[in-house]
Amino acid sequence: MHFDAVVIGAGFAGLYQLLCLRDRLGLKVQVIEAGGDLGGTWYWNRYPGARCDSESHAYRYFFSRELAAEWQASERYPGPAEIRAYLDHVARKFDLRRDIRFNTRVAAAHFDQAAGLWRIQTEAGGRCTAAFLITAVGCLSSANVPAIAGLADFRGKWYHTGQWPHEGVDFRGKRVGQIGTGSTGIQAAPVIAQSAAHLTVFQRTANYSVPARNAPLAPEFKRWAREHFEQIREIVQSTLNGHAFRIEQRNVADVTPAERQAIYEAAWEKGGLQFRATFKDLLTDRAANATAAEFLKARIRAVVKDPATAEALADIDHPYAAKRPPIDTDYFETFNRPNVTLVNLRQDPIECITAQGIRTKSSRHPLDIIVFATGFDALTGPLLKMDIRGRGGRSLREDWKGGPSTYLGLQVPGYPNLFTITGPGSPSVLTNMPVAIEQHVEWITECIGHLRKTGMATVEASDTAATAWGAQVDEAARATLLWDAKHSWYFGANVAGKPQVFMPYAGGLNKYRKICQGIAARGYEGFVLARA
Ligand code: N01
Repeated sequence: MHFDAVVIGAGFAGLYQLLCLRDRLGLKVQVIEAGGDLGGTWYWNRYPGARCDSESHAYRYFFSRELAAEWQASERYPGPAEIRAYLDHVARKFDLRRDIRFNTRVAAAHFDQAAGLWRIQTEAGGRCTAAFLITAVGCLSSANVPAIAGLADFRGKWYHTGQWPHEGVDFRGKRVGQIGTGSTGIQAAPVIAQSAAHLTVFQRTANYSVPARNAPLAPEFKRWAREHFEQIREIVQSTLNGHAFRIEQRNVADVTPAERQAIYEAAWEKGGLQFRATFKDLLTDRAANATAAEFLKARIRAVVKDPATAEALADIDHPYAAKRPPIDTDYFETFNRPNVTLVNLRQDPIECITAQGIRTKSSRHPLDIIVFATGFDALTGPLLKMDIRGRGGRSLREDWKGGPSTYLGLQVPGYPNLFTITGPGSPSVLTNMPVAIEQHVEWITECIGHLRKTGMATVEASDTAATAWGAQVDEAARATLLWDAKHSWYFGANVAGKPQVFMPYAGGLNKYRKICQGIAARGYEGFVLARA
């Protein structure tokens, strides 16, 4: 079967890409999705406490006013079921399901240079061809289960949060061990603790967290969000990170210590990622950042009653928000429960997993269930899981051995007509994802439309453009404190053997949007367009 375009993935990115290519350009499109239904990240991440960290009035599509008027989430932060219901609504409204093949995983995609098309093969052996191949595979979809010796011997059950069983897990009466205290672990622990007999949290790196203050949305807020759709869209499309709030233009040094304290307290009360937006220089100036860090550490010490536990939780080794900042519902309060224990792996590292549980250097922790909240092989992982080959059979796995090289995170030199939505080198994970996704999908659609209009068959990033873009990605990260947290997954540090390269573009989605627009306006500068 031949298609004009094959899109891999049916989350926010894949659905909108299908709609744009099929209904706006009139192409014949097939979406191939590994999961049994729509949702992408929200299909797989059903762990206890899972919830979006972006506020619901910003975590959605903005391309259609009509769609926005039809659907409103019920809470400040939507959970997986509500997000899936939203995507289902979108799919019904635009009749998208008929072009999606579920339960089908792409194993390989090879560019056939002679025929000028992509040959795609699924794990089940299915084959098709396409002029354009677009990956909409998500940035955080390749689960990272660390290779801890002895896991195969464990007699209990274990789960990774990103591959959570759809029927749920019953923790009642069980001794549960949770490894990982990133955004996911911080969401999961309070909920697991409510039903488990005992929860032991294994913490390698202590983390900041700000209360999410989730709540049902008041009817007045819903009305306001409906009536202010255009204004909200204007904000998400013009800010650094695609969220529906602006970053304050003051620096920490512009206010007195008392004013600063009041600002942090108000932001703490309000809750959510907006805490990061209280001052312009929080992510660029170490001294400024230290004031936020101290405020947040003081909160941990104030909440957690056991002094040793409080100290381990507040012993944070990186600037605030240099790693992705979590938001929570009663995370630190959870450590005041009698059925919850913290193990500080910095002092007492895991030695192995045994048949009975986890053995650390100084103790044994008998467990019935282990929850791996250990994150993902981010950004490159989902792409490199597939055997992608470009011109002359060159392989993406080989080409990216030393780290990803892309032009704008959208294309890879040597791989004509392959587009990577929110790929490495684009703002992606540093933003409110649906907004970054819309920008990419619309840019790709315009690019393909341009090729069709001008009779061109292929578009391919040049080596020079990709090298220059890589330098810009590096420079943008170095200008921020994100560069200080070398152990973050932004650098790939969480996966053994992964090259240490800062992967997302940290220059801001607003700036990135203008760069992409300029490049297109200058005749796709840095791309080579060719006839068949
Ligand atoms: O993963 P993480 P996550 N032994 O990599 C620890 C998004 N997200 O799933 O920091 C012991 O952040 C690891 O320790 P360390 C969001 O972008 C979004 O929590 O590497 N510990 C860390 O504590 C987020 O950033 C939402 O030292 C080990 C944890 O596991 C991203 O997903 C909600 C270990 C992993 O933290 C990933 O978050 C949730 C080992 N061998 C997540 N290996 C939204 O709301 C790893 N760890 C949209």
